[in-house]
Amino acid sequence: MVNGTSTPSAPTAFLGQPRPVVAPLLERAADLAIAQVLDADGVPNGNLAEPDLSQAQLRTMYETMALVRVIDEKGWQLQRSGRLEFWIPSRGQEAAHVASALAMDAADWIFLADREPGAMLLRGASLQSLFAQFFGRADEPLKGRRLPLLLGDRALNIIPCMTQVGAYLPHAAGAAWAAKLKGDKTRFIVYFGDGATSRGEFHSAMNFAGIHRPPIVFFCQNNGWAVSTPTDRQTAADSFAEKGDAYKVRNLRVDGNDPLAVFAATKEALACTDEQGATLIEAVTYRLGFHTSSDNPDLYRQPEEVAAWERWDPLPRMRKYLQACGYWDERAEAQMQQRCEDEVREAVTAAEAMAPSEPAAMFDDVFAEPTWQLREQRERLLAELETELETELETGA
Ligand SMILES: Cc1ncc(C[n+]2csc(CCOP(=O)(O)OP(=O)(O)O)c2C)c(N)n1
Repeated sequence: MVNGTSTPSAPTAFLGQPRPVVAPLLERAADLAIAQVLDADGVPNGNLAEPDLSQAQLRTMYETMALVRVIDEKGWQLQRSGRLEFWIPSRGQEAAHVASALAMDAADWIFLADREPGAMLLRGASLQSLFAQFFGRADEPLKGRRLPLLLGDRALNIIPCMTQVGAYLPHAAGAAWAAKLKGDKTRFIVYFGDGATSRGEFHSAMNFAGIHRPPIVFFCQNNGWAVSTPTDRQTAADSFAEKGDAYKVRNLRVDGNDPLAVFAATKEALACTDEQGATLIEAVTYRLGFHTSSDNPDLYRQPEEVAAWERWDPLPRMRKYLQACGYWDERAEAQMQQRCEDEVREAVTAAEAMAPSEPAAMFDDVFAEPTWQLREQRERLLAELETELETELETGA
């Protein structure tokens, strides 16, 4: 097993009837109106024009995607060796979130889901601060109070997600509407998965967006599965994008493993926020890894399906494109890999050495002024912890 991906092996205890293997939709991108710049080998295929990006921007795009992969591999190892309590893999989804976040301005607001560490990096979060969040350290922007990968930092205009699938979509639409009412030029993006489109909050947010036209990009990462629920059990519609039609929300499908197509689609969606308000983007991608470290996809999907998607892995695709442009070579690749691994190792060491979160911090920031109930609960918790500590000291337990 590599970083939460299954290696083809003898079938394990499959739960129920194995589902038929679905070929990657990206193989039929033109027929399915999935906007695409690059073919599987990173060669422009004429479907969508290459966006106007400098060599430096293209390299940033690729290097951020590569760093996200190294972070993911390290996080997985840390979880499997008992040093991290939980992990949510992002393997395979690097292009979707890195390229779309790169299309935003620093002043724009981002509502994250839980597979987008690259968005934090692009906004300037240090690796140490990311690992401090993963380890739940006291001295990180959110005081170590939630699951690893539910990232955020108000100072970077990044809002962490709620673990209830899709629950934050109306908040994102409302925040964008508030910005519009105030006359701000800020735009918004909200990430979510295909599973969230079955929640009422998705439909409330879409309906609201169709009427009030807030400046927001609804960015659905359709990664094929919502834990063990495949696309054909999630919707009878031909696509997730077309759900926007019912609400008169502009919508499109893009190859989510093609960073150039994702960048172009997001830029365009942002450019029309003034006139058209929201756009729903369905980024067609694939979760190559486990749903989380508590999952075992061998119980519900077949290794052949994963292997077919490996061919559309966004990293080699982008690397081949950069090489063909003359912007990258094997030496640059080896140096970058080494740099990423060194930086991640140092960040892990530094973050692990930081103080753990304070249990009473869970009561902070709930209200501007804590209610009497919260104050009382906080005091009770502190008293209980004190008693526990005294007992431990007395009994030497
Ligand atoms: C309201 C709610 N129901 C169920 C869950 C359990 N759960 C956590 S993630 C998940 C699937 C989410 O799938 P999707 O939205 O496609 O995003 P992905 O995890 O694939 O990125 C579920 C069902 C939850 N967190 N919230």
